[in-house]
Order: sequence, then C-alpha cells, then structure tokens
Amino acid sequence: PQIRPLKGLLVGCGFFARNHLHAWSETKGAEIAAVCDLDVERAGRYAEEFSIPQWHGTAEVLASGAFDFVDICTTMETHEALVALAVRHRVPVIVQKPFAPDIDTCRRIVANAKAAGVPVMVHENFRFQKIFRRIREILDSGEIGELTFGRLSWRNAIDVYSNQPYLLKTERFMIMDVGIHMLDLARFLFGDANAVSCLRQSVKEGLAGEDAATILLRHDNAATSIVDVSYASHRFPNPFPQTLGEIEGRLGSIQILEGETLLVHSEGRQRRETIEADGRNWTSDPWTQIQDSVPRTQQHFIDTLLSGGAFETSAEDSLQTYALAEAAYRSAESGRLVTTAEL
Ligand code: NAD
Ligand code: 89Y
Repeated sequence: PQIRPLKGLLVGCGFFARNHLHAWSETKGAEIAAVCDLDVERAGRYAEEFSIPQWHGTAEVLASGAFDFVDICTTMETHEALVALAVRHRVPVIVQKPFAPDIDTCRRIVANAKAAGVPVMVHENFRFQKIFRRIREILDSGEIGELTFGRLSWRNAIDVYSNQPYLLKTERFMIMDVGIHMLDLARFLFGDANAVSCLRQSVKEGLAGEDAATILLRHDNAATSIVDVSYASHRFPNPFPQTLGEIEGRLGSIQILEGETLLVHSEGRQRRETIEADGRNWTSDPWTQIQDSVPRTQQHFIDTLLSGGAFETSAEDSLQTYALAEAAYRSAESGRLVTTAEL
C-alpha cells in the first residue's frame, strides 16, 4: 500500500538550510510541507525556490498538528527552546549540530524529550560521508585488526566567515563548529572515549573564540586518537572540506589522503581506493563531499522514525560526543587531562 510521506517543518532558512531542502526533495518517505524563519521574507524566498506550499515567521505553527517531524537548522543557542516547542507538541526532531552551547543545556534537552517520549536526532552528517562509511566497512571486515591509534585532521583556510558570520562572535567556536564533527567521527571509528586533553588557539585576530584546537583522546578500548582542527592553515590547493588522517590497527592501517583516497595497508601490501562523488545536480565543489552526506543523514532520520529504531546520532547518544567537546574546553582552560566521568 502507498504510505503518505511524513510532513515536515523546516525551521531556519539560512546558509546551510539550502542543502537540507535539496536533500529533503530526494528523501524517500518525507516531504517539507512548510518552512519558517524569524525573517519571514527569507522563509518566503526559500518556499518559492523549493516549491513549498507554506511559509511562516515562527515555529509556533508546530501547534497546528500538521507536522510529523521538524528539521531545526538554526544556530546552537536557539535549539533548547525550539526542541522544547516540538516536544510540547509531540513532534519528532532532527536538529543541527552543535547540539547546544554547553553540556548542561544538552542534558536538559535530552531529559525533556525523553520524559515526553519524543524522538530527537542530532544532524551529524560527517559520519554519513561515503568515505567514512567505506572506512567503517573495512574496520568491520577485520582487515586491519584491533585499533590502536588514529588521527583525524581538518586543516584549511576557507573563508568560513562570509557564509557563517556568527562564527566571528562565537566564544566556543572551532571545537563546536568542526571539532564536534571530528569527535563524532572518532567515536564512530574507535568507539567511546573517556579522557581528553586539549590546547586551543586563536590564530586569526579579532575572534571571540578559538579557530584551531588540538585534542588528544583516550578511548575505552585503549586506543589513542588525535583530533586537530584549524581554519588558519594555508595550503594550496585548499583541502576543504576533507578530513585527512590515519587509522592504525594491530594488523594494518588506513591513510585518509587528499582526493578522497584511502591507502589501505594490510598483509604486506598497500591498496588504493578512491571514493567517487554521488553526482547530484545540486552539489558543487568544494562542498560536494559535505552536501552528498546530507541526504543520507536525513534518510537515516526518516527510515529510523518509520521503523521505530534508534538513531545512530540520537540526542542521547550525542551527549557522549558532546561530553568530549565539553571536556576539551575544560582541559584547555585548566591545562590538565579531563575525564568524561568528571563532567
Ligand atoms: P544561519 O545563521 O545562516 O541561519 C539560521 C537561520 O535561522 C537564520 O535565517 C535565522 O533568522 C533563523 N532563526 C534563528 N532562530 C530562529 C527561530 N527561533 N525560529 C525560526 N528561525 C530562526 O545559520 P547556518 O549557517 O545555516 O547554520 C545553522 C546550523 O547549521 C548551525 O548550527 C551550524 O553549525 C550548522 N551547520 C552545519 C553544517 C554541517 O555540515 N552539518 C554546515 C554548516 C552549518
Ligand atoms: O560549519 C561547518 C560545518 O559544520 O561543516 C562545514 C562548515 O559549514 C564550514 O566548515
């Protein structure tokens, strides 16, 4: 039987929402029935561009009962109130990273949603990049054995400030903006971590927060990983938005190289694998690798909502990723190793 698509409200018609709207138009089992933004003209422009029948100047329309889910694509300081609004009206939520400005707020959001039984997923799309799905497959095959060490490195100098000017004024900037993606990847690849050491740097002048950070993680399985992120690294050509690095196991290793290339070392040999872009007509370089991950993230949300299973990056699971970011800030402030048990 034909099941009607779930109807969604998209909240926040800013820079990144354009990728969400393109992705929703190809997500099976869902459609966006309305968009909203505090700037209602902005909402109207996106509604027109994406042929969405309704637009509004507030998310209060969630009270109408017309929506099966809400996609929150606003910056972190708005998430607690918006998720609470959705929870009040029993509407399942997918909400962009970073989850909230600090871990206590994340915990309140999770407790509130859990008490009401409303599903909430954090839109954490980097683990849905094809390259990390392929790495996960290689790790699951056992080819490189039990993991011992890894490094995930995001260093570039894109002018992030033109598209996302709010980052200039964000005190918890780089660890929240890209560090959180890397910490989620570290958990996706190596499993949970329990202790963090971190140094933060403000390289560009005039920023409210850090634009670079180096984070050392101790994982539960005794593996060590390093996450390093920077928006002040001048490389030509610019490697944005690639996450580079290496993963070492007892039987082999994987290098993550430029050009979405994996160099897999095992059984005394090396093998090269190159990941191809999906080839969507709405993606464009250099953003393709990120854009291609958005439909997969949203499809996971809808499929899991329909099946009643657990989201990979449920709000509750994301508390563990967030704890690593929170511990990173506390380590940078105190100059010592911080365990997640202390938080
Ligand atoms: P933006 O500032 O360009 O857009 C946010 C929009 O939300 C604005 O138009 C604003 O008016 C609107 N808004 C704010 N509060 C609202 C409310 N209560 N109700 C309705 N509308 C409201 O921000 P952006 O750059 O699009 O980023 C949004 C989020 O997406 C951020 O958390 C950012 O970190 C994240 N992001 C994620 C990725 C990724 O790859 N996952 C990439 C870029 C941005
Ligand atoms: O904000 C960042 C993110 O989350 O992904 C890419 C980005 O938009 C710029 O680096």
